[in-house]
Amino acid sequence: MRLSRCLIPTLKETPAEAQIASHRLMLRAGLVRQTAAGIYAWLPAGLRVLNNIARIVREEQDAIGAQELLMPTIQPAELWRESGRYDGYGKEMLRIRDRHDRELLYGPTNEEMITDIFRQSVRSYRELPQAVYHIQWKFRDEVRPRFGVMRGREFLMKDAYSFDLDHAGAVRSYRQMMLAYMRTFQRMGLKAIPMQAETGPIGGDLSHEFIILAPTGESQVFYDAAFEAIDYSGGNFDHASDSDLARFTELMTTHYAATDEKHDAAAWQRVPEPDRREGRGIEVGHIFYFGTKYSASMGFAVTGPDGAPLHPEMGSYGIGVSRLVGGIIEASHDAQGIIWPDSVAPFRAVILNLKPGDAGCDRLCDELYGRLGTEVLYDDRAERAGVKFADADLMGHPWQIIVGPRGAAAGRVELKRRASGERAELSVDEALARLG
Ligand code: 5CA
Repeated sequence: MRLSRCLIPTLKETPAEAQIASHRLMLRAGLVRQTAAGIYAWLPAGLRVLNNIARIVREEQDAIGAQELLMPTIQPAELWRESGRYDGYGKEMLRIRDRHDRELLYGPTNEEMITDIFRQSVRSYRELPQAVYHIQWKFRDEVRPRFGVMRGREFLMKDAYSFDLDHAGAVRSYRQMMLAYMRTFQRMGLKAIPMQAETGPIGGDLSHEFIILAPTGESQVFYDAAFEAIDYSGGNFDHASDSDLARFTELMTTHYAATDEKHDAAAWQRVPEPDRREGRGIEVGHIFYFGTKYSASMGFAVTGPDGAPLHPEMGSYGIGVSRLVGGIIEASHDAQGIIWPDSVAPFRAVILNLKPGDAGCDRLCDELYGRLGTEVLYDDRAERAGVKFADADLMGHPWQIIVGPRGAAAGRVELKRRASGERAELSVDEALARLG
């Protein structure tokens, strides 16, 4: 895309309302604009990042056999009365009445709705196990929405739900999901650590939070650096193999990891000192096993192998898709701006035309833009070179292809890697080969 025709409103000044780096940078790089407290419009570059994150989440959910569906944002209050959560949820739930005075709500999560869908359609043990997920907007009327998209009121979540016939099956689904989560976060360049958690209003007796380190995180966390060295890819762990899942679970549970609520000072002392990682943490995902809590309260049963009714064992699994945009920036930025990992960057590269109107620069930039296609951004604005350099660093494109009049005359460009700052002067073909 040509930057002169893009809605990417970068800001030179730091917006006063933003308290943390990711919020500041998301506003300054023109990714989002707030429309009401805790509610954001995603501008073109921000949406590209959000979609890239959603794509990785989707690929890893599909890879473990979860099926994508899409449930609505608006739900009938009736369903939540059945599970007993309607009154308990309190002021965080946005309650709505339609013109017929029917009670509705903007969904904060979907356990009730998916249980209702399954109870209408699934009758026999032969149809299970199954897992489904969707990527959909949620609303929670947080008292104090803050830190931009990190704690919004409207936010994008991936929520998945598993249905199994027995405890052993449900635990297997839980472990597969945990593996899918580690892969998902690893592909985004994040070191997310699973930590045992309280189950809160979702209920159940087994739960993990996935936490990344960031100075503005909400809880203090402690973990063994051994987690960071593990290769979670399909080459190391096959999600369909029980022995691989057992080996994976062993690794996830033997290394030390805890939030301050569950911190055990004596166990922490046993972690070798150089491997101790400690800091503030942001929760980017949360998974729950809660057995028959919803299937029993909402009367969902299948006919079991012996003909008797059986309440399926369930789990639910959330990832904060919009929160991840902020989380990745917290983990990957410097004083100049964002440093996007290649896998989620809004544009693979930016072409910086340092002298628009110079025939050589224009010709070379047009050639590059033609060969690279719309996955790159072409800064064709009539701006000073300094402004273009600053904006490119702020926006955080993984590669910058810098075209100035002297180089252009010789058919050469400068290629800069944002993360390392490394620069090389290359021919057009060499530069394109580096970009891969
Ligand atoms: N039903 C379960 C699992 S699907 C559930 O709702 N879990 S949750 O409450 O932990 O939310 C899942 C993830 O959504 C969290 O880990 C977090 O990353 C994200 N999230 C939760 N609240 C917010 C919020 N206010 N703003 C942005 N992201 C949020």
